[in-house]
Amino acid sequence: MMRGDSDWGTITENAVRSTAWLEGAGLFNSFEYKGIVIKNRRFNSGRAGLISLLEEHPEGIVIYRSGIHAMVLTDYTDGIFYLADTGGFGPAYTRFPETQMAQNANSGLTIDNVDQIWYVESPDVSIVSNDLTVSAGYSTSNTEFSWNQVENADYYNLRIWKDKLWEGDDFKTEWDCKDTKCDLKLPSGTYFAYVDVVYPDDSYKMTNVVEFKVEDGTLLYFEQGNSSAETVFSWNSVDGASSYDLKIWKDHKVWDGEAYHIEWGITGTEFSTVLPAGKYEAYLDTTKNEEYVKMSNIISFEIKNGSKLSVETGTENQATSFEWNSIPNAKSFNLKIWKDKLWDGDSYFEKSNLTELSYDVLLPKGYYEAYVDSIFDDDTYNMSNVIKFTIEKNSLKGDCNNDGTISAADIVALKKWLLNIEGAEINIDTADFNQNGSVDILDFIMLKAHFL
Ligand SMILES: [Ca+2]
Ligand SMILES: [Ca+2]
Repeated sequence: MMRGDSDWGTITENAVRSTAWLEGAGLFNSFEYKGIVIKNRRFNSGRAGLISLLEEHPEGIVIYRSGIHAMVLTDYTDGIFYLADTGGFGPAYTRFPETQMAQNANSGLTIDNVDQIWYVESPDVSIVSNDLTVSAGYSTSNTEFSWNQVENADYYNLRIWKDKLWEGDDFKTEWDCKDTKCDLKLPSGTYFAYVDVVYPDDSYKMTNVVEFKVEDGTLLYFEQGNSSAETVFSWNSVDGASSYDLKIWKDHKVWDGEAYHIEWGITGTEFSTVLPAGKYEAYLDTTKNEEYVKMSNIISFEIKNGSKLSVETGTENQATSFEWNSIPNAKSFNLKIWKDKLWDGDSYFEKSNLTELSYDVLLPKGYYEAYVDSIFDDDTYNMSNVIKFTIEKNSLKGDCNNDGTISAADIVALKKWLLNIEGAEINIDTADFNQNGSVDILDFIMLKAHFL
């Protein structure tokens, strides 16, 4: 494990026993197993000595009172020694504080009467004094890692495990960092991280291990609007969130001066507003468990000037009128109309290079979506708001030529069509005078009688 062994799980008490243990006597003074060399020496340096030994040996050491009992000293944390006792006394096999030593060993070994120790002589896994610090982000933002420069170090490997340290594969390792900091975006979860400080001769030492938690964050998106249309902000719902505050800055970075707009206490996951032309930054604060946390990513976006398009809906036989306003630096306009959904397939109708601020067009019955692009002097362009409208069918029975009135021209048009004269066109719906589903000579007779 310490040397990056992938099969460290096989290094068990039973596996090591024949190499390390003499039945009836105890641990050998010195032994080697899978390249790990264990040594024994006398010890009389008391608590202070054990603290400095643990700094040199973060892997732990075995402490022993001759003729009495041995335990594994695992660490010294917040002024307390922690141990494990494989002898099976008390809460054996788990890490426990020194205050439980007596009940555990039942044998008289104390921190103060240690007279021998066993420790790993090689490989050297000393912790180096380049404290790794981690500023945990959210799943939507960076988690920041930084550590101190170490003298003579060649480079650093930032090693990150998810859920459990050294169990399975590492979650991520940033190899060969020359810098002493690193920003990473991590999914939500519990992590352990440390840095391997690598020296020119390829030997390495590890830093302290930091445990940290990355929580779910909010991911803020927006749909580009323009000065005449709504800009739509939306985000994912966060577990346990009670409300969201959307904070928008104009012409500045976030937190630079006053916010342009703050929408407090949004309970849904969407907000729409019309913003004037300009550059913006925005983010979302989430209120969770009555605590206020900055959680979302920051988005940067630009709102461009766009014309405001309006429509006066006609019918099949009456033109539909579009109107828009001029905007600064616009030299012409392109009107674009889609049947059904915008951008779904080809447009139904387009009229480019319009210099007027209105346009009329006759459209067949159906549902439409349309906008106008303003073309600027430098040939860039920006779209208007999108309008959605429905053209109703012509309901005037007998209006075969679709001009909105019943006249002799309708009788002529129907006659030509019935005679199959080339180029003859009629509105099939309105020409079906008796509404029986087909256009024939009977409709012609009825229309003629009706007109006369
Ligand atoms: Ca007509
Ligand atoms: Ca008919």
